[in-house]
Amino acid sequence: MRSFSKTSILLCLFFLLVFITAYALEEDIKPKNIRVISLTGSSISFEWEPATDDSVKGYQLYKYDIQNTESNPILTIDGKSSTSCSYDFAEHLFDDNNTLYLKIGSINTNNMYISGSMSDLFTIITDSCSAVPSTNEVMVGDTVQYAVYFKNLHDAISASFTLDYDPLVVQPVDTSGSPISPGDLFANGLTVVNWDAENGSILFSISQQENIQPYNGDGILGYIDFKALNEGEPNIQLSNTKYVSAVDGDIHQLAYHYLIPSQQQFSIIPQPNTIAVNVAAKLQYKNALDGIKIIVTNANNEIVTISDMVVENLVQVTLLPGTYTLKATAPGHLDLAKTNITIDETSAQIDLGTLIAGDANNDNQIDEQDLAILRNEYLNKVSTTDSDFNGDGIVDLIDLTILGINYHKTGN
Ligand SMILES: [Ca+2]
Ligand SMILES: [Ca+2]
Repeated sequence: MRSFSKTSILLCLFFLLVFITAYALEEDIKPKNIRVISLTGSSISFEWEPATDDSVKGYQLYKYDIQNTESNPILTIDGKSSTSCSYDFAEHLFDDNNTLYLKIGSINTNNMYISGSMSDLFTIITDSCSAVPSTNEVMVGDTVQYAVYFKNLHDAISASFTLDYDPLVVQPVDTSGSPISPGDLFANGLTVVNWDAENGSILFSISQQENIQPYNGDGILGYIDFKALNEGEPNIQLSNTKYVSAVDGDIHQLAYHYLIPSQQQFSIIPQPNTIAVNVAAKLQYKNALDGIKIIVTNANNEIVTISDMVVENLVQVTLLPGTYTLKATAPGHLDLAKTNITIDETSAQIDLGTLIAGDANNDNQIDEQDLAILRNEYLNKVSTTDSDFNGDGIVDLIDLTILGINYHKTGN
């Protein structure tokens, strides 16, 4: 078998060297590992490792026209050793699809583009991502929910964002160990949450898992519930919003899309002053106040306060302005309620009226069951019995008369 000659081996090595050198040279005129390090509603910042070739005297940021495949410089960065730049967006740069394509290349001493030094595309999309609160004004102590929307996604398989806030004004509600609960977008995804509670910053990242289906359209990436701690502006800032797409649906080719974020704010106002209201009610045949309770419920049917009447058929309740139901209840009597009572600064006294006697078993209706109790206790001198409707210490004909007068009445 004939071996290779020394000459042919040297020739091979020579060409390999030329190839490596040419490749290395071409790489050296490019800024390397360019990445987006910050994206806000108004600017984007890049960082990279510098080119090494002596012909490089700086870099340029280019707007790429995808229709005409032209690159036009929009920012010049002086100095080969420069490793970052920041660019403030101008509205008119975005195309009809709200998209701006950027590239970064190297320039020579004449500020001319050095052929072959252009980076890959950076795709920036506006009007496609926002943080929206459930309400634009709350009182101290209340909770507001923010939904983070990502819109017009193309073949998306993962996404992330940063949400900053003023930790002195609001505090995320920690739901099962995380300040963020996933929305419908990648609902069962793998999540990474970096929460800096002290400085008020949450980085949320989520990716689909297993049988990945590239997603197209709109969705909510996550919800954050904020508790309003103090009066003021929470200063919510959405940033670093991006998603990874599978290029043409192929999950072996991944590309970033950067979304220009926007957010709506809400204001926190102080709790209004409470209002003291006198509530009056009386019993039909008793002068005593024994056992009247005033129950106040709010518009959500939640009990706000229960007060015992202790002074002169009056009780004072302290309420925030709003709409309430006030109910008086007492043993041996039907309930008496007034609904849709508006409490405001002009509310001083509310008279609920007279509670009807005769409900010995307190089921809010006067019927044969009450008559049965009265029969059983007739002529008993027991002051605690509920069938002593006039409270004179004996169950007798007067109480039977009262039962008769109110028979078949029901409370409310
Ligand atoms: Ca009854
Ligand atoms: Ca009696």
